[in-house]
Amino acid sequence: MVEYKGLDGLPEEIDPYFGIAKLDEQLKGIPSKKIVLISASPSVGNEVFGYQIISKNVNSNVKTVVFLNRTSPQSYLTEMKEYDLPSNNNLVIIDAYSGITGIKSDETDHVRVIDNPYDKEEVKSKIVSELKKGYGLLVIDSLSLLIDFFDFDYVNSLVAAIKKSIEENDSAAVFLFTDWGYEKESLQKLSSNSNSTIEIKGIEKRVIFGQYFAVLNCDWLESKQGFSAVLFKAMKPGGIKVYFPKILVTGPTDAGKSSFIHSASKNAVSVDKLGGTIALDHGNVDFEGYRADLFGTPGQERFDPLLKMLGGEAIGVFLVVDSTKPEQFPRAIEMLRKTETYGLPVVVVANKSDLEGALGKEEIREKLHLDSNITLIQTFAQDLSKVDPNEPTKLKEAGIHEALSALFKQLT
Ligand SMILES: Nc1nc2c(ncn2[C@@H]2O[C@H](COP(=O)(O)OP(=O)(O)O)[C@@H](O)[C@H]2O)c(=O)[nH]1
Ligand SMILES: [Mg+2]
Repeated sequence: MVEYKGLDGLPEEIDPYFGIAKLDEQLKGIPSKKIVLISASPSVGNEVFGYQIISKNVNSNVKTVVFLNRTSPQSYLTEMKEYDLPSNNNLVIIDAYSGITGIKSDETDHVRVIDNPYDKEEVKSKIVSELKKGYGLLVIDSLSLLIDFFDFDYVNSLVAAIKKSIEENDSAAVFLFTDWGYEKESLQKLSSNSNSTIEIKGIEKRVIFGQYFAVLNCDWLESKQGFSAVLFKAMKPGGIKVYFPKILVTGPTDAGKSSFIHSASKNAVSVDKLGGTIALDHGNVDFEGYRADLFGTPGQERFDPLLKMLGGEAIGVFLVVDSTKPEQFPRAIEMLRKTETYGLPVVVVANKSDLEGALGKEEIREKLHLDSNITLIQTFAQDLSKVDPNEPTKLKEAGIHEALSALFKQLT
């Protein structure tokens, strides 16, 4: 499992966490005594949000209990593993599924069995009595199934009982909910009983070509307001990643665009044309819960139409310059202006700062006429002795991470 720390690192004192980029950064985790409703439209799944929240917490030593009526405890744990979101002994599962299927399930240290999942009282009392044993977090997967089983009135009374119980026991709760088209009034009641509602939706046009989440409200934020939609991908393995579909890496010839893309991505590919002098690079970045697709543009003048085409759909830009070649800066300035006309956030990467004659940060800022609000990050080859004049080279990780972090913050 990749340890997720967020773009600025997560403060120690926030647990439970979401374990999901952007949510932890903006909401600062899930404070105790709070209920989060994760409400998905039927076309997109919300279960991976549950896996990720559980995995993050049990692996940070937060005791977690999940009420499960959607699938068996075994399949649940297997699925978590398939997403590379493993569980451990800090998780207890209240099994309300086996009783539906008629398959007899045995109590273990980590599984509590609800014998008759159709029994409203048993369901309620099992959850409430389990919470008394002391948990940081309760997850219900799924609340909408409970509504379908019983009715909204019962589920509202259950939510009230849970609310009381988590307040007494200093835990927090996350409800996974799919909106199958319930009555507005009932939904509003449910939402008003929660402290924050996160909506998950698909961008649909006959097929789903994207998924996003948005925080509709959050009563522990000063503004009480949520934030607008963030694209995400549910990756197997990997889990929920905030997703930036297209980030451009541009800059003059030989500045280090290919090196940047190859160093920042896992599976970068270069499409070489005309003997390698002109190449299109592509790579997937996986960084602190974020996932981005980087596209490199050739630096040559005559490829401006291509830049225009790629730039049209891009949402952010890395402009790579060679710190030793101020003679290329006019070209870089021109590229900077172009990104401005598209209104794109840009981070300037001053590469080759390891070489003799490399200009310093301030000098480069000045020569590029950079506005004070534009971030400039220095990068350099990891190992100067391995630099091949004909091949991209590996750049030092710290600089790459600084650059990614600076742009990602502007993009969300
Ligand atoms: N010394 C040094 N060489 C670098 C650095 N970055 C790239 N290079 C070299 O510079 C050349 C051009 O790099 P490349 O990434 O292909 O530039 P691109 O044309 O912008 O894609 C290659 O030979 C790289 O090995 C760096 O930070 N330091
Ligand atoms: Mg290149």
